Amino acid sequence: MSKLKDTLYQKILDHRKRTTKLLKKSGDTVIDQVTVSQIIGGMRGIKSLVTDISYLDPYEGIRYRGYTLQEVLSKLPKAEGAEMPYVEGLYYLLLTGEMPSKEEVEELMVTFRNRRIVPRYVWDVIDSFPSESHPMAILSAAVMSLERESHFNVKYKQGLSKMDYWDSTFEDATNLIAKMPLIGAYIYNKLYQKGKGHRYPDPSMDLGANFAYMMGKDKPYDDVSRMYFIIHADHESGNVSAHTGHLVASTLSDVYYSISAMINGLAGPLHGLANQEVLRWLQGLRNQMDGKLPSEDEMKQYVWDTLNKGQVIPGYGHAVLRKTDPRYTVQREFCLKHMPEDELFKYVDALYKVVPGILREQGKAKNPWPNVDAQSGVVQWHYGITEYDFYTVLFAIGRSIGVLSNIIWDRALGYPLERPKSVTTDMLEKMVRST
Ligand code: FAM
Repeated sequence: MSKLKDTLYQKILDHRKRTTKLLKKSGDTVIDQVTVSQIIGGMRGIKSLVTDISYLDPYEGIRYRGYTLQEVLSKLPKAEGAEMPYVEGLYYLLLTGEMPSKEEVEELMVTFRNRRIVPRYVWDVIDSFPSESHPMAILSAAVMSLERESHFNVKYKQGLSKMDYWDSTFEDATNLIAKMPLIGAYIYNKLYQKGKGHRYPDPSMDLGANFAYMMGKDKPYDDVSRMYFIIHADHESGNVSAHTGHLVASTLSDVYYSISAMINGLAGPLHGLANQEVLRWLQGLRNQMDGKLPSEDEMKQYVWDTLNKGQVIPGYGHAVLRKTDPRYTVQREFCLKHMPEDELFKYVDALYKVVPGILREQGKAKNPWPNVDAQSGVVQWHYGITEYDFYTVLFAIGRSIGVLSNIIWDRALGYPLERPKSVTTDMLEKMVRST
């Protein structure tokens, strides 16, 4: 087995003892209570899932295996001269909880290199879509079409022990992560480069650098890709994309079914599609201003006009966070260093000064601060990817790393089919009458 798989297997054996002990000794301990507003209001904040891959603190933001984003970006190994670390190293960290050495990352790069060839029929599925199709619909179908390649399915039919589910799930997950950047770049070139410009990956490059190469983008877009995939990888397991992937996989659907479902959940405007909605909204403001940078009052008026139309301000708010998203801050720091004079970055900066105050004044949003999407599209636009419908595909490539890491661990710890209980309105009314 590879060093990663050996290390992962040891971690699984140790962790299984903890989960078994919790179930055996404390299975009846009450962890949380559920209110009527939580049942009707989208299960906000109900402690009902376990993951060790990442944790989201409302005031601190995301931690990957206990590390903040700043710590991850500074501690993971980097390519010579690179500002952002290898994405491969993040996969190692999320799976094992350990920071990999450069050698361990290089071994993983070879692993991905050997698994990234995409079968011809996947290109045929992508090419069969009409050019007006949304890239997220194409990505979901492309991942789904790979389902026939699942090792887990073959082994399961042969009679696989539950204790070994994780092994073939790891193989499927690693195969899919290796293929996602190629599939994403192919979709981009098909939809927006008229099929020209598709480049096969360069065997000497890491995942992030190869994505930039296949997209036809020069430095520092290799670092933009590494940063983007790393900060979007996971946001604990209760957000729609991560939870959907986890839920579908809990039926022992293989990773291709699960990640296709994850992509479908991510494609919602209130979730991953917000990064394109931010650009659409900013372009609306830019057109209204004829390209002139709006004054603070004009900016405020545009925000209020959106709210008064009953629409949300894309890129702001969050179901868990109650402060500025650290993923926004990482991108903002990149922009301050690499594109401080960018016109759209100035719009985003100006919005940061006015939107939180207006959302607080309106009094509805629990979190008036920007999230990851407020900044992400502007970076892509700056480097020439102006087709903002494509932005959530980039989000999905990153998010697949975290969701697949979770699914491997779900199978390793024997998490069962997920099945929360529902009640009727009549029952709720009876319950509240009796309190
Ligand atoms: N603009 C306007 N209204 C907002 C708002 C925003 N940015 N964020 C929340 N609200 C409203 C929300 O619509 C709700 O109004 P109603 O009572 O009329 O339904 C009210 O404030 C309470 O909502 P909340 O409890 O503060 O937020 P939720 O947990 O219900 O929703 C979000 C969280 C992210 C869906 C919400 O903040 C939103 O719609 N934001 C804009 C879309 C966006 O940026 N999504 C991307 C989120 C990002 F983290 C991701 O998943 N990629």
